[in-house]
Amino acid sequence: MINVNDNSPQFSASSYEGNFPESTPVGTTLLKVKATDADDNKLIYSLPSCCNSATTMELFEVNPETGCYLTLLILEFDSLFRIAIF
Ligand SMILES: [Ca+2]
Repeated sequence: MINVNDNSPQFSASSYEGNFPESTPVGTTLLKVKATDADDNKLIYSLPSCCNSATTMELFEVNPETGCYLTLLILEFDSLFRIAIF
């Protein structure tokens, strides 16, 4: 038996920031996060558990395969958000 998962995924940055005008259309890709895994495991991206509030879940969606964060609602004010990687 070979251990094929010796390494945790590493993100390309410790945090990502975005700043978007209020007219940002629904479905816009706000930013893309990127992680790599030395074992070449399949990576699944999700919102961090600290961000799984109803509000956050309404506003953003992350594509589990690509790591792209998308808007689900039109942002109602100029928005700055920051995603920290834990
Ligand atoms: Ca791994």
